[in-house]
Amino acid sequence: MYTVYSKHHKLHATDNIFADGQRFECKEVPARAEVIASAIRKTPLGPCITPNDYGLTPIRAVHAPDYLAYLQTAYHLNYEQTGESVLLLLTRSEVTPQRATQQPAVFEAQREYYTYDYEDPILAGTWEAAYWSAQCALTAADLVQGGEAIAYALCRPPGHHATMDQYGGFCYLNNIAIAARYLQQGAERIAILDLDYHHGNGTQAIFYEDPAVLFCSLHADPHLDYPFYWGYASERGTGAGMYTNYNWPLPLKCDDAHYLQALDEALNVIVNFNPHYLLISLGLDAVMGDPIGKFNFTSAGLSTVGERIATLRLPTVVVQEGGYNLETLGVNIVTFFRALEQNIPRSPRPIA
Ligand code: Q9C
Ligand code: ZN
Repeated sequence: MYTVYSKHHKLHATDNIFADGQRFECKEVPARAEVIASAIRKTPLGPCITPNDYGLTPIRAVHAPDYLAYLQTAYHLNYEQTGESVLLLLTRSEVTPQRATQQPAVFEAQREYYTYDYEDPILAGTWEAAYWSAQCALTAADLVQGGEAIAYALCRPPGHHATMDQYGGFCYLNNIAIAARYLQQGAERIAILDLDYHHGNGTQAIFYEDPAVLFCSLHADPHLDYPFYWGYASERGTGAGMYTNYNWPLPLKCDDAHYLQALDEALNVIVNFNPHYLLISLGLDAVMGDPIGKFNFTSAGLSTVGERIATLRLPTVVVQEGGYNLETLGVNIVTFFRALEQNIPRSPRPIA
């Protein structure tokens, strides 16, 4: 397997943020990608490569032009107006719970228009980091399209909470959605399995009307944890995409048996969909001991997840999402890929 990593992620320098003269602690830090990359490099899991540059076209296939323009300019506009070296909304009252129908011309109002969340910093290097994170996902997709069985995009910042035109949950560009749209050019059906502790609301929204992309997500019950407003089992898709969206909300302290039961149901749905490619949003915050996630799902359980996904024998793109325990990220990522990489022959299916 190939791992795709770009050092550009460090430009999203979230480990030393001062806003309003106070230190702002963010758990989505550069060290996350560094400990994962170092664990991969120490293990014979195949080469670690840098991404190709596919430009903005495949990103524009997912995100609205005005949103992309905003992400590229927001830091500078904010700096001009406030002199602050971070754009950060810090209270819920600053964000609109319902998407506003009007697009305001004034920058101060746009700050709230383009996010549904708070606590997500936009720094001087956020756009560049997000851009290269998306290029990592595209490169991994390209490798699998070219016949690789497995490719891993070590994306940072993560992507699955970003919608067509709003950021949130540490996510700015939806890396897995960008990879899926790219692969759709040569494949009729694509399945996305989201294993992050949090519901992948951005990915769900992007493909909600698309019958060709199946979205399955296992996550903490949104009644009890972020992102709160999305991820319920009743969300099944809409229009032509009706019944191609599946959510498995799980209880806090969810154990291996419960998690694996939900996984088996999701894998069954995926097999019936008969996709050409499988894309996985891998969030290690689902594993016990995470400072944000609250499951009792173990590393042994994660290994079983890898084994069971391997039995599908599908060409697979794995995209890094969350996971915040710097002590265990490395060993858990290696555990997952060792299980996924078992000697199961795979080949891309003919385009049907
Ligand atoms: N003060 C991903 O895992 N809320 N995003 C955290 C901690 C936001 C997680 C609350 C969680 C977003 C990709
Ligand atoms: Zn998460």
